[in-house]
Amino acid sequence: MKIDDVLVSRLLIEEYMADFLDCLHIDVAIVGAGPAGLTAAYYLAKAGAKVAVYERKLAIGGGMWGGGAMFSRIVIQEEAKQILDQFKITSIAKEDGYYVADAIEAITLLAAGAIQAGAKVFNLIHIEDLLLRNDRVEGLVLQWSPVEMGGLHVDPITIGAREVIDATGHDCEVVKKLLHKGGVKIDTETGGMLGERPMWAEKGEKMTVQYTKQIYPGLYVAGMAVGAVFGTPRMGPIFGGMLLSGKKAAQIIAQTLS
Ligand code: 48F
Repeated sequence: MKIDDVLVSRLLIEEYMADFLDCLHIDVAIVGAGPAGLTAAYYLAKAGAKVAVYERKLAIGGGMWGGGAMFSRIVIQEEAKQILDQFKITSIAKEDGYYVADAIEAITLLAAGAIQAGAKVFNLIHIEDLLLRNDRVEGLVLQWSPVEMGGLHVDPITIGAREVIDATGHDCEVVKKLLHKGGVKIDTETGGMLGERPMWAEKGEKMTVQYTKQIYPGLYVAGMAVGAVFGTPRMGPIFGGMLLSGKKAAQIIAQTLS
């Protein structure tokens, strides 16, 4: 077969643009392609929602690649084992209900699962703002990451979403933007972010799942963003809470959409 370089360009631009245009109005926009965001995307897509994930880095995966202290293995507790199985992630049973999985296998299968279920994952897109109308989050403001990194003076563009999930991890960027620019109160004790607490894995894992919810009309938190908003303890390289949190966010939203 002869290779036409220019045809290669046209083919990929056409397909990317078709997906990008198709995602101008979506059911659920997820910010952050870490374990929580990808898990949420999978379950939402399976439930029939039109869902897109925006990731500012070149690579998906957030904080999962490096496992704990660069040992690329993750620990998962009994409660989340069923999610590993759902994605066909190999896990080794250890004592007392702990499982160990390869971090790289885990994140790649989470991403593959989400995409094959129908979610679109857009990398190299930085979410720099949100669309706030009539006391409700109604979409996101997108910028190409290299524009943001280069500090270039280029206006961003906007997409509409019925529901938005902040799955940006410790940074909790979407919620911060809402508070900083929207001047609104969110559904916490103080109406603001309480800030992540020190390490206590058992409590942190349970509370991450417990507090995964809508915090403002149209905006939900999942994964480590929950800790930053609700002041729950951090937990290090045990990842079951991230998966369970993503799944819970998806279940709540799927009910809202139906
Ligand atoms: O940090 P991240 O993996 O969040 P998570 O899914 O999982 C947390 C764990 O990895 C770990 C932990 C578990 O014990 O503590 O930290 O809650 O993934 C968040 C993703 O969001 C992207 C970021 O690059 C990362 O891949 N992100 C952050 N801010 C933005 C963003 C933004 N403004 N726009 C787009 N992507």
